[in-house]
Amino acid sequence: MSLRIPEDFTLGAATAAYQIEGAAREGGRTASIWDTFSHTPGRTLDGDTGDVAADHYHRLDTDLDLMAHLGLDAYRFSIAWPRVQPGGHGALNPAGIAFYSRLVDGLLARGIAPVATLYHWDLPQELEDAGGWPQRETAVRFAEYAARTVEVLGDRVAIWTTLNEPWCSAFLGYGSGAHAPGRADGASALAAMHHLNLAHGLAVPEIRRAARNSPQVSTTLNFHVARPADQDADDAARRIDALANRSFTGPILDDRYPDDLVRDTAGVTDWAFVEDHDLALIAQPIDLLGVNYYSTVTVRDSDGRAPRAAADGHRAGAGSPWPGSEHVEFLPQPGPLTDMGWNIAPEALEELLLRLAAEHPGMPLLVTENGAAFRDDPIAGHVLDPERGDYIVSHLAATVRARTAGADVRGYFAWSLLDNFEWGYGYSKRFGIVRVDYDTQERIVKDSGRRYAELIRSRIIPS
Ligand code: IFM
Repeated sequence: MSLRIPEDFTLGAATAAYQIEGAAREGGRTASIWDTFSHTPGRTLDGDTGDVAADHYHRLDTDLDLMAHLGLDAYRFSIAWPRVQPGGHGALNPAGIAFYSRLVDGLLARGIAPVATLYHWDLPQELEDAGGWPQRETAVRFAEYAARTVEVLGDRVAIWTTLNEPWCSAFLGYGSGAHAPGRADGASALAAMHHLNLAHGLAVPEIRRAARNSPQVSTTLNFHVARPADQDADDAARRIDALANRSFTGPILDDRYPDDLVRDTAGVTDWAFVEDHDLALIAQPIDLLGVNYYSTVTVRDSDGRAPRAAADGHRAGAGSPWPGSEHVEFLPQPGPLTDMGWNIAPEALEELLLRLAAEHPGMPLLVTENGAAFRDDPIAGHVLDPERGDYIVSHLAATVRARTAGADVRGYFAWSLLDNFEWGYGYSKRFGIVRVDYDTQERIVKDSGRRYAELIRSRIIPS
């Protein structure tokens, strides 16, 4: 049976600044932790950096026209903190603001709603040098950056998102060290987690105060759907759910850190970083919860077996992204798998959305990222990528089914509009519905992009 996509359901595509913009040293932009990290030998595959990326900074009009060609209802982008506020404090950089202002105006002129994320991992290097996310002051700096940015762009942006996937910032950045800044210390990762939550909580009222068009305010989490490998593995799944998901939904939506999370991590930290009133500051009302979903994980207690490197779906680093639960083993997933090695399980997205709807009644949801990396090559100017197209169609269908079953899901954003810098994997993984030739910067709409455009046009998902 074909599925009808409701008229008021937003269909968009997403990107992030460091992954596409390039122009790393132009227009007054200073270094972020990802510049430093990617320029450190051995940190990214083949030493790839975001210096040029998809050169979006110089190809803004072309890319805006592509979005219009695809018929996107909305475009989710991130603002590079070191581009608009070099160094992470003080006055804004007019050239940086001019770029995002041009982007927002270009979207509106094409009838595309701007959805802006304030932090997609590019912390100004100066703030890392001062201690980074394990330091409380970084949260204060973020709220100031948010306030100043919304003061200038806050008459035109439809949805503001504070943070993208703070789990990655905290636990890959400071726990495993696979992401910038590349530190590997469980206690620092947990302190970073709390200060990211605090940064969100401090920024939300600033955004509401500074905005002049009553935007929706949100945050975006990358939910881990953790399955127990067998009947003895419930505790392993609970631990991963606590560290990956409830460490953020707990304080943001329920005003508290889960007791089991505090218990599981008691050997790593004493939680002294949580000060009086922090939980009240964090639990600000939000209008939307962003949900990023790609795949599932299957876990059990390792019982002393050697842990499998990066079978949790993330690149291995020197440390563990699971402080206090390092003994949890991630089993290889049965196929089909994407080029990231991630399993394809659209039914888990439907289940996740229904679970979130049940656990947080009244909280509107938005699928802010979903997509797949596959190898693809142009043949006579065409890119045939049936796996990516099927992935997007099946996950969009799962999202619409969840909505029909009662979850208040407001939209779906494909990751990603363009092939881009996939963090530690550099340019080796292609997620785009538009191919980027990194030698010429030519863009080719892939077959998946054409299929997505047709879904947007017809609002029918064929059976
Ligand atoms: O490319 C990333 C993005 O930056 C954050 N979410 C997951 C994507 C694919 O790994």
